[in-house]
Amino acid sequence: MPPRPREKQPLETLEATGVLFESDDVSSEKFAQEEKVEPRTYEIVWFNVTLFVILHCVALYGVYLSFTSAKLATTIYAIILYQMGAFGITAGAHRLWSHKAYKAKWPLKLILVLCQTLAHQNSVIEWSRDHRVHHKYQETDADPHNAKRGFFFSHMGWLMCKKHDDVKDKGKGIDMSDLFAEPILRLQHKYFYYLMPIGCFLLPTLWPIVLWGETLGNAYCLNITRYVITLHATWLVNSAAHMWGSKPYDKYINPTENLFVSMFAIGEGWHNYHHTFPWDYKTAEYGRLNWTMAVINLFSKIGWAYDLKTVSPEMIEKRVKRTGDGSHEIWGWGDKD
Ligand code: ST9
Ligand code: ZN
Ligand code: ZN
Repeated sequence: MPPRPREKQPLETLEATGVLFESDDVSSEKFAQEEKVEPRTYEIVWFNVTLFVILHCVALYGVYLSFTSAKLATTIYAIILYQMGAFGITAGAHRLWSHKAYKAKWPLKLILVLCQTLAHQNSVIEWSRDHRVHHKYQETDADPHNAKRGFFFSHMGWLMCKKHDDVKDKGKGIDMSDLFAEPILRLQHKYFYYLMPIGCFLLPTLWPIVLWGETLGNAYCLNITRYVITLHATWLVNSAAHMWGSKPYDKYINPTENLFVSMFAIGEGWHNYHHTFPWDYKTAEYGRLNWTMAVINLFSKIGWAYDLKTVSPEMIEKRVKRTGDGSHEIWGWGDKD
C-alpha cells in the first residue's frame, strides 16, 4: 500500500464528523503502528470456541429442518428476525450510537435497543466502544478485528481469543460518555446478561410455539440459524469488506466497496465510503441495497429520526479526485498509480 499523504482534513470534515471526527483521518500513531510487524500471539479462549462450534452445528441443523419438518411460517419468521436484528445493529449500534450520524426520539431508541438485543452482539455500549476503536486505529493492533491478521481473525477469530493489549490500552482513551449518558443504554449494558438470553433466545423461540404450534426443536434451531446468519452478515463487513472490492473514495485504506456484503448486511458493505465519511447516516454515497437507509428515512418522515447527517456531493467529488483509486462511476479520474 502506498504511504498515505498526511494532509490536514478540511474544517468542514472535522465539524461534520462530530464524535468521530478524530477517526476520519486517523492519528499519526496509526501509521507508526502500521509499519510495525511483529509476530502475534493468540491466547485462545476455548469456552468461546466450544460455544461457536455448538452454535454452528445447531444452525446447520436448523437449515436442514427448515427444508424438512419446520413450518413455512417459522422459516419466514426467522428471516424477518434476521432483518430486525440486523436493523438493530446497523441503524442502532452502528449509525445512531457509534457514529451519531442522526438523532432519534425515545420510541425509536427503544425499538433499536430491542432489535439490537435480539441480535446479541454484546451490549450497544460494548459494541460501540469496539467499533470506535476500530475506526480510530483501523488495521493496527489496537483494532479489535485487525484485518491485517487475516480473513478468519477479522471475521470471527477475534471473538475466540484474548484481545491484544493495544485494544484495551487505546480503547481506554475513547470517549464513551455520550453513550453512558443515555439511560436506555446504561440499563441495557447493566442487565445485558438477563436481557440477552430472553431477547435473543427465549422469546424468539417461544412465539412460533405459541402462535402457530411449531415444535420446540424446530423453533429453537431455526432461531439459532437466524442468529448465526446475522452474525456472519455482520462479520463479513470486518473481513470481506476490508479485503475485496474497489476503493473509489480512498485508496490508502483497506476498507472496500463490496456489493455482496451490502446485500447481506442491509447496506453496510459500502465500507470504503463509510471509513472515509463515517458520519454519513447512509454509510454509502447512494441508496443501493441499503434498506437501513430507507427505514431511517421512513422514521424521519414521522419525526422519530432527525438531524440526519450526510456529505455534500462537492465534498465527495473533491475527496474522490484526491484519494480515489479511479473506480468512481462519475469522478473516476482519481489520482491513479
Ligand atoms: C459479536 C460482535 O459478534 C460483532 C461486532 C462486529 C462489529 C462489526 C463492525 C462492522 C461495521 C459496521 C457494520 C454493521 C453491519 C451490521 C450488519 C448486520 C447484518 N476498549 O472483552 P474482554 C476491556 S459478539 C477499552 O473480556 P478479553 C474491558 O472493558 C458475538 N477497553 O477482553 C475489560 O475491562 P474490565 C457474541 C476494552 O479478556 C477488559 O478489557 N459475543 C476494550 O481479551 C477485558 O475485556 C461474544 O462472542 C476496548 N475496545 O476477552 C462474546 N475491549 O475488566 C465475545 C475490552 O475493567 N467476547 N476492554 O471491565 C469475549 O468473550 C471477549 O471479549 C473476548 C476477549 C474473549 C473476545
Ligand atoms: Zn471497518
Ligand atoms: Zn462505522
